[in-house]
Amino acid sequence: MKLLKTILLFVIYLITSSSLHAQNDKSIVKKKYLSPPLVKHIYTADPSAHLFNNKIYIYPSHDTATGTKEDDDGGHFNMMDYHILSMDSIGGKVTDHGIALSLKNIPWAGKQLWAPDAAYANNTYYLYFPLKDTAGVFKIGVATSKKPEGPFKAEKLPIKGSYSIDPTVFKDDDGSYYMYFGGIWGGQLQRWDNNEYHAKGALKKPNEIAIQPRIAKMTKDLKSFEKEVKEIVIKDKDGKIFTEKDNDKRFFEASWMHKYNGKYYFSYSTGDTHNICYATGNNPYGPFTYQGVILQPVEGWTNHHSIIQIKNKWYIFYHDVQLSGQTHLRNVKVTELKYNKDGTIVTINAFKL
Ligand code: FUB
Repeated sequence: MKLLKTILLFVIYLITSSSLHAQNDKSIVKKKYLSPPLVKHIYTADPSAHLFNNKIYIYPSHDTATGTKEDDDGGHFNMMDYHILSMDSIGGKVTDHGIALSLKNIPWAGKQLWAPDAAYANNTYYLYFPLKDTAGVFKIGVATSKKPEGPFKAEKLPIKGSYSIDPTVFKDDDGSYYMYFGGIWGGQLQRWDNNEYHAKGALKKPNEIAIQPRIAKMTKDLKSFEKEVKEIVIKDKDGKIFTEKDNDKRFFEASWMHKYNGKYYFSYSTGDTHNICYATGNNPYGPFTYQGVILQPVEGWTNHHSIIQIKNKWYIFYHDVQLSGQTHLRNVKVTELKYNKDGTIVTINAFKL
């Protein structure tokens, strides 16, 4: 009887201790994602969402396993074309409209079609895309179509005066269009000072003022910059401009602009610290005051988003690497975004707690 009791106690110990270990070992606990991938048949990233003709269109990067070796400048993000996705409503069936623009059809192409955006005006749809030219320098191109899903025809040359990556085009209430752009590190923004190119331009040191995103007002045909490119200043609530060591808050890449209750919300990725943050201002040029984190780090190194209103709700489109587990093979997702009464945004955790 005593032996039986000892064996029973030993078995109970084994069961409880192994389940405790399982709870403590993060690699065993299965992550529960907040949202599912929108499509699974191709890899997609950097989703720029728009409502055109009462339909949701998503303009993502098309991640592809080209076998390019991973390097520190993102050479493994070697994308060759764009596919546009659409759906009638959030949660509805997603349509992949096939190839909308290919590298081989862009006259000035070198390589790497990175995060695109789109706009509609003049009875035309515009697709904006960052791409390295034949000299390996990132510039921003534009292509047009009569249909939101393309196919798009690229202009012969990149937009004059454009550089770096991650363009997003914002229409203000007065009908003016602005392009926000830039990305440091692999996105080469550190090579541009006063709109001049310096091939050896280095990243900032910890105590130096952080590199700032860029803005340019667009011409009426949405194919060029009307005015020279300007820097946008992002400050903390005490008016201090972020330095490089504030890298959990300073700009890295992935600009997006939206307006809420008359205020301008500039959101961006902090890159090496993986947050999507936002800063607000009273006009498109800023300055913008840092407000907080919108989306905490997702699975994968990059974090890139867009924010739109659909009926009376707001949504954030983003990506992670749920399908592949590999940095450069991502999948786009969407979840609702909520505001507090004071206009601040409720921080989103990409995992269910
Ligand atoms: O998709 C390539 C690059 O990764 C984008 O341009 C960045 O924003 C990051 O998501």
